[in-house]
Amino acid sequence: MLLYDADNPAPNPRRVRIFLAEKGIDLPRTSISIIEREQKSRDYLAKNSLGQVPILEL
Ligand SMILES: N[C@@H](CCC(=O)N[C@@H](CS)C(=O)NCC(=O)O)C(=O)O
Repeated sequence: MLLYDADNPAPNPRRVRIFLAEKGIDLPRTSISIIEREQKSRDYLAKNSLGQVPILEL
């Protein structure tokens, strides 16, 4: 599993980080830069056509 995360202040990835911390779950993560629009790159859109974070790749 790989969590595609984004730094603060993005609230939706933060909500997932809070949930994982509360459950004591440690996942491998990679950070997507919303400011640099990495969520709209071709590679990322192939994973999530909505072009948003977070996503969990299984
Ligand atoms: N329904 C999605 C919404 C995800 C979402 O809106 N993510 C925002 C960051 S908090 C995002 O990717 N914004 C960048 C964009 O839409 O280009 C969820 O709850 O995970």
